Amino acid sequence: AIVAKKSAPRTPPAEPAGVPAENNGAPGRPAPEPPALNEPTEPREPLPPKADQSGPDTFTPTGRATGVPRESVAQSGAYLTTAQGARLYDTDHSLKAGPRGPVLLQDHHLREKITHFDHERIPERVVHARGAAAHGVFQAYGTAARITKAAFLAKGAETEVFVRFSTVLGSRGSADTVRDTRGFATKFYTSEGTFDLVGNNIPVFFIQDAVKFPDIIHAGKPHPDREIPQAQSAHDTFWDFVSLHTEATHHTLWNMSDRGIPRSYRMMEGFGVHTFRLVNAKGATTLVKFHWKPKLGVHSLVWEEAQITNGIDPDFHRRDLADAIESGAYPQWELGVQTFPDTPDQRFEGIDLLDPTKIVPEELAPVQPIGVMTLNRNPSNFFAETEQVAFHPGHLVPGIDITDDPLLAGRLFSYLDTQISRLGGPNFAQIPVNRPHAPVNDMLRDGMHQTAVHSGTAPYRPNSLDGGCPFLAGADTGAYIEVPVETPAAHKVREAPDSFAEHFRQPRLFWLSMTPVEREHIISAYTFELSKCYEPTIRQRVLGVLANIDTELCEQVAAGLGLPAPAATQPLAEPEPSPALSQVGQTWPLDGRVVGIVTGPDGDVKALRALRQSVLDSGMVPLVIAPTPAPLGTGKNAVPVQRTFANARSVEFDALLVAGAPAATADAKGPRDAKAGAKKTGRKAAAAVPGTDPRVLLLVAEAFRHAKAIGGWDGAESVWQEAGLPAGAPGLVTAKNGPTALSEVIGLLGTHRVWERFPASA
Ligand code: HDD
Repeated sequence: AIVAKKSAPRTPPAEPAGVPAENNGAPGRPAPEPPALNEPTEPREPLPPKADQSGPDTFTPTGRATGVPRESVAQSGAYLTTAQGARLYDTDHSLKAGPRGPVLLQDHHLREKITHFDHERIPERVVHARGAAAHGVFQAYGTAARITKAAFLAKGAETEVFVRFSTVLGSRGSADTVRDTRGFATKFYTSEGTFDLVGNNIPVFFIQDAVKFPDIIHAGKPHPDREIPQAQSAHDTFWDFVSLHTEATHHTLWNMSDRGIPRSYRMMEGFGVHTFRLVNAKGATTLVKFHWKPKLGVHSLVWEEAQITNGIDPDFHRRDLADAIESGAYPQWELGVQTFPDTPDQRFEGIDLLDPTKIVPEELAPVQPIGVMTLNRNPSNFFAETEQVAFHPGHLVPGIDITDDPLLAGRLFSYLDTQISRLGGPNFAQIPVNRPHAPVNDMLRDGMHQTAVHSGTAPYRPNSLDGGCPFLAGADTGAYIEVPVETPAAHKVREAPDSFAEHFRQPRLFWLSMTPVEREHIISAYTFELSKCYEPTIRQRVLGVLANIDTELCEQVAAGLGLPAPAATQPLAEPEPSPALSQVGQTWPLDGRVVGIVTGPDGDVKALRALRQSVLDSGMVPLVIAPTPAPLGTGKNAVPVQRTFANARSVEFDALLVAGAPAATADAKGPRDAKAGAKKTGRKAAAAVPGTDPRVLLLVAEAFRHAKAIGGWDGAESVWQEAGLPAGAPGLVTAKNGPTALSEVIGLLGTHRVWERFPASA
């Protein structure tokens, strides 16, 4: 006989218990204590409809509320059901002919559960597969109203946005801190329709014509035979292509600079890359390039730090963005435009504005701020929002139009096309994150995943059956303005303009604009990447390209590779450097910077609590690092521990504060812990060994090597000495107490790193 397993019925409590969701621990407010854990499900009656089912609040490792609205935790309703709403009494056992017998085909629940699981994945993006996103708001200053009629750029206009940052080459599960370009795509849900600004953190591109996009991407992606290496350019096919194809030189140089390894998504510039055409209410046009300027400044990792982070915390950028938003340190960017007269030749100071491998230096055309964007809400479901969001450079609004940049032209085709296979059909605009906030009244009908129930009988124009609706907007209010720009009479050709053939002047401009330490990083990056290529001819060919950028660059990389440096094949240009391209030399706010506080198990808890609070009050994120994750102190005054000596590495922190010299133990646990453990197990406690815990020494030595500010007190000198740090080295603060150390470290953090520690700055 077929007998299904019976489980004891559960009695649902009348009301969900819930954890109060008040304090999100924003800087300046007292940090919340980690809450007691709730049961993950809280049954209640009557069963609410799916969208209203709610669950407990959720918390992060730092004890902060994730901000996920309770009502969006759909699986925590009273009873588990099938997709059709039928209640289930067992989801752990297939229906079988007897406990040891065959599974029966009639088990609908088994088939539904497994079938749905089998189809949980959608194709990852062919490029930019790995990303992180956030919601926010854009506030316009009104300064662009003179040159565009776009309503969202009018003074005081506020527009909701969704931004997705990404790497380009890696798969969905690849690490964040690889050397790569970063995507910076913004969806403005404007009152006149959605405008997507689909940009990167590098203002130029590898190719001048979209027809070559499959070539550069095939070269950059892992080798097709073994599918390695993942998410990086340090391999033969990439360097093969970019050395044969010198229009990629400029973008490649930016990738090899510190821009290729950003410290945070919050600390990156964004660029629209192409030149766009703005149209004002009178129909007058202006050419512009869009820039996002981060309020926190542009900062990068150092290469060794980036590599270690890939292993220690492959989600580093994703976590950083989410944690900062959650803690109330909302990242902000100013949107700005460089403006150029819309002349028939579409050049500015001799620079071809249709060539996406060229910038216009800010010194020639200043970036004029037109609004500010604040990211203030994390997505509540990664798949629904970050994965399913569909950007498209062709999503334009009245007042913003395109130019004839041949790279942009191909993009206008590619983005719509790719969503059809990625999101399974032409109705992806109906997915919640993609829905415009402007009313939609299209005549697009049916198709895969159609969720709208359209009324009316006449989805065509002209019609009389639906009263002639819908009507067309006037030419002055519609999008996709065909500005009557003159198109030169020409023959059909597969050719590029002559100006596109010049590939070295702007890479040289970039190189000459770098400070010595930034140049040193570029030299090391080329040397590292080329040393990973197996084909000697490729290395040699890249050196030939570098010789046409700069002699010193070429010679230094050649020396690092043990190869002779070739001579330039053409005279080197002498462009005016652009100081705006350098990341070094300014002071920036500290919001959301991560300060690690290292303490032993017996530290002064009261002082630690006060120090932690001071870090929060400065708008930064304090993470306490102790021998074990057990809170320090007791009761409501206990200080939570977020990292342990075993799981913390310096790469997670922008600065370290070292309270004393935590002692080492034979089993590398804290001394107190070792004794407590011994009591329970009856084993002999591990004896303390002399000196500071070696894991603390590693933390400190690494932070020092990566030019981070370090402050210590109460015996810090011995830590410095044991870690092999030279006394009196720049940015190594020995203070009388925590507050003094913190204030000195704050002073050092404003410039991001202690640059003097790098040899090139000495
Ligand atoms: Fe692209 C995604 C940025 C050239 C084809 N691109 C994609 C994303 C960004 C960019 C940020 C990720 C969007 C997201 O987060 O979903 N792409 C750029 C920039 C370019 C550029 C700044 C040059 C200025 N792209 C480019 C070309 C083509 C594509 C020339 C094809 C001819 N890009 C795509 C794509 C993707 C994409 C295949 C993959 C996923 C998607 O579009 O939605 O269509």
